[in-house]
Amino acid sequence: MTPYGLDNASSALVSGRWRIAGQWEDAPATVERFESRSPANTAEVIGVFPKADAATTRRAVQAARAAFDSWRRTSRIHRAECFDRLAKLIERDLEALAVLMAREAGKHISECRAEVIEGLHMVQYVFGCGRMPTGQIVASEIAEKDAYVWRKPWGVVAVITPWNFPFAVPLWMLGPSLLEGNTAIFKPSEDTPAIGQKLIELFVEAGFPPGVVNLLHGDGATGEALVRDADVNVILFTGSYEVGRKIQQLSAEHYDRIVAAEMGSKSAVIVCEDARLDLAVTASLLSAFKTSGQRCVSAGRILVAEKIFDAFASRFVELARRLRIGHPLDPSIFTGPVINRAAVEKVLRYNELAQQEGAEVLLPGGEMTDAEHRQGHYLSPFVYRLEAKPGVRCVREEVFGPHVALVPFRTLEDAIRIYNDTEYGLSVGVITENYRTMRQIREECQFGMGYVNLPCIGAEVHLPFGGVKKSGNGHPSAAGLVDVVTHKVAWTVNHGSEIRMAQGLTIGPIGEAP
Ligand code: UN1
Repeated sequence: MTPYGLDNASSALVSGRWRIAGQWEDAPATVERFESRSPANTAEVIGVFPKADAATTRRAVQAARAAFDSWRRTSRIHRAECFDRLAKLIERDLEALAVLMAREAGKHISECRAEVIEGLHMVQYVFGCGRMPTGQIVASEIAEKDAYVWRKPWGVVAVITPWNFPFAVPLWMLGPSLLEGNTAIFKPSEDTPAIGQKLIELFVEAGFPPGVVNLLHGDGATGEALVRDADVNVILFTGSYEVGRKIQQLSAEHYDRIVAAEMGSKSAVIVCEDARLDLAVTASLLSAFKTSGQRCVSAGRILVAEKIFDAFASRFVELARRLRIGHPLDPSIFTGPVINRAAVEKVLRYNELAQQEGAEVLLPGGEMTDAEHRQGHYLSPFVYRLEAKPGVRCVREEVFGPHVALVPFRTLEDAIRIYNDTEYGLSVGVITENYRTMRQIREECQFGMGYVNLPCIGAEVHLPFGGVKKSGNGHPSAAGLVDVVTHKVAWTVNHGSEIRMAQGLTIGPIGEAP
């Protein structure tokens, strides 16, 4: 037995393979490899994976293209039934999937179980959609005409996903895409290729036909080759603003390219004067430190009414100091490490920057170098007070780690102004008992997901998931993607024996003398 009760099977080294046109491919020895290592213990190698070059990427796109016609002609209900089989396999493997994810992504085991369930919910949703209406019947000016809004799949979809939700987010994208009759190429994050590969093994076992879902491993270069390929109709991306922007720039070269990009955030919880203090503190701790602050919706800012600031801050800091940070497979911890060395360095840079920008440090978190933590990328929470003022970077830019600003505000208008004063707009939580306040937050704050008396994390799959400004380009993920991966066509049928035109358009003389 290895630590935390892992048996040898669950800690066996994963051998990375591509899945193209219904075949598992072991890449030739000449192909460059990369390792996936556990962020909790960098000596632990999860697997070794081949980097797909441009020629391999091209083959995967061609395989998806070749499978498209027969998949789109398959009954929608039969396509949906593949997801019913997939749901059963995910239920069967829930624990093994969660353990692999905890080892590879460093997320706490209970968060990993919740994420597998979140992915399962998407699969169940998609299965259920199989028998739901897909278009619309609309009226026509002409009594004999029937008019419909019909939906068609775009074709080939590339799914490029982050490490922080390595199971649920790919399913948010693959689910609606495949249900609607598209075929796909999936490139998981280079930080979590093993869990990505495991997901595709389940798709294969569920009986999705060859070429319908293809798998490539690699980093930004593989992603770029996919984006540059003119045969890819849709790019579904979740990740940083910088990468999302580049995808949109490259995609402008393709006349029929759709990009749904879900990017960064500087989400916030707004704690109003009338808030229930315990609820406010719990919501804020979950928002800031679940997943060690590495959800795209994590709160980098807690805006607190000045009158209750001290009471809130002392309770928040006291509990943040006591959060147990440790190995993701230890059930008694609150959260695990951050994903890699670059993440540690980025958070430390922002901790430093906050101090340069005038922060009053309330909890001086940083790298954890004691015997329990030094094998991994562990950071303790960094909490500071900072008045809102123009141009301060640490309260505007995304940090993606356990780094949170407590910002006092005087009036609700101030809170709204401070909340909106960032280039992002993904998620907001408001803690209040006042229905007028709730409504004002909903109407005046810029966001995609709003939460009242809740953390600003914890979306569910049957809602659209996405943001505004730098956070997203207007095509939400999860259930919202059903619309993105299809194009709507108008379909009009005349049941009369003569032609009658809308708008009073006359037929006019056609060739014959009056
Ligand atoms: C993400 O962080 O990319 O809303 C997704 C949540 C989760 C999904 C987060 N359901 O916190």
